[in-house]
Amino acid sequence: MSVQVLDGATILSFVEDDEAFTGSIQERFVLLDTDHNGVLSYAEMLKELQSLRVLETHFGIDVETDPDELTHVYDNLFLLFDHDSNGTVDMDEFKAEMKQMMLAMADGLGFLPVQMALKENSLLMNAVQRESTSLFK
Ligand SMILES: [Ca+2]
Ligand SMILES: [Ca+2]
Repeated sequence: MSVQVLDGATILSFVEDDEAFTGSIQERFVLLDTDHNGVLSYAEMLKELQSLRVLETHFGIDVETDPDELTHVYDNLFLLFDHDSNGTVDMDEFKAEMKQMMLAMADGLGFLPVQMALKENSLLMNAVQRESTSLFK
């Protein structure tokens, strides 16, 4: 974890840089696909879904502590990713939905820079790092 400053533009330029964004998504996907069968099961997605929930708390959404309620939230998040409802999330579904979430987040942030505690190798961290390297080009 480290604290970074980012705003909507940081995320937006990252998502629009298709090479950088696709690369990060693929890296993330391979990491989550622990049985290496090329798709993400609910169990494999759970870790990612939990980290998305952590992000939501930054935007003032109430966190339910009731485990049943949380399971329901994760179920719904998984369904969002699983566009064709076949019970697994493939690379295209994963990328499309992560893109939507990043764009929604960029929208929510707007132009006001905020401080966020980011995990190493998270998508947001990649966005920040991409921006700071491109400053020196
Ligand atoms: Ca898998
Ligand atoms: Ca699917």
